[in-house]
Amino acid sequence: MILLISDLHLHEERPDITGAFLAFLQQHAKHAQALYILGDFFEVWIGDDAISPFQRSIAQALSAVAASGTQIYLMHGNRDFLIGNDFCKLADCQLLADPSLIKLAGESVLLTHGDSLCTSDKSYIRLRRVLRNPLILLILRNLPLRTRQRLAGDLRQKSKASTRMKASDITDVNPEEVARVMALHKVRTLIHGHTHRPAVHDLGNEKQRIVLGDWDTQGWYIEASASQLKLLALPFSDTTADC
Ligand code: LP5
Repeated sequence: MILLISDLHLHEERPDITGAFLAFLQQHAKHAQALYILGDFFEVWIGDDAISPFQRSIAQALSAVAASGTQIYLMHGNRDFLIGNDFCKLADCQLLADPSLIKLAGESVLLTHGDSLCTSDKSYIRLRRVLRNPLILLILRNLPLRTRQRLAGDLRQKSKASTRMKASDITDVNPEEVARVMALHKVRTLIHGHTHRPAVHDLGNEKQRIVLGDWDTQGWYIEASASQLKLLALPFSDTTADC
């Protein structure tokens, strides 16, 4: 069995989500062949050199699950694209390129965080192009910690203000981009997060788009067996503190 999750936005101010995630690791992930985390695992990540005791404890929890035999793969999201090799070493996980093709339930499936599919959100796509430019990334990683903290805070404020003004269809994936990317990679199934709109969309012609939900009042995960993919909700009441 393979599990996929996305958009936990882990943060020390949300111990309910952290508790549910730690319980999910014990009750589900520990028994899986692999766990795929499709981005925005942390609320914000400003660099591996700024790792907090809270973030370190999450890395240790992942590493303990990896030690029990589960392969852990981590994809960047728009909040934590500065996660690097130091965190991955601590957590014993592997960074996964966005997008990535993997075999699930007997077929090739395309995994992506999902933000790059939101091509109607022009100002975000412009911002993304800047922030993911390799030269800008190099500069960002080398800025003093204080500067990165301030920039990240400013960016969050601007993003919150800007997102409030955007129509719902602007912040969702663009159907033409979805069709383009699926055709390019020759897949019938696309899995992503980012939009916080969990659903299984039947796209016709035996194609589907599965959207993982964010973890807030409940969690979401996909369970992939040898023959099927299931999108499942995880009520936080189910995640008892046995971890
Ligand atoms: O995150 P979410 O879901 O609320 O909103 C996203 C888009 N916003 C973002 C920005 C993130 O929230 C903040 C990322 C913090 C990263 C920290 C690491 C970086 C450290 C160093 C900092 C430089 O991704 C939002 C989308 C929404 O998803 C739905 O898809 O709409 O996009 C925006 O709101 C962007 C605005 O449209 C444009 C804002 C322009 C800000 C210009 C500031 C330029 C600063 C450049 C610094 C190099």
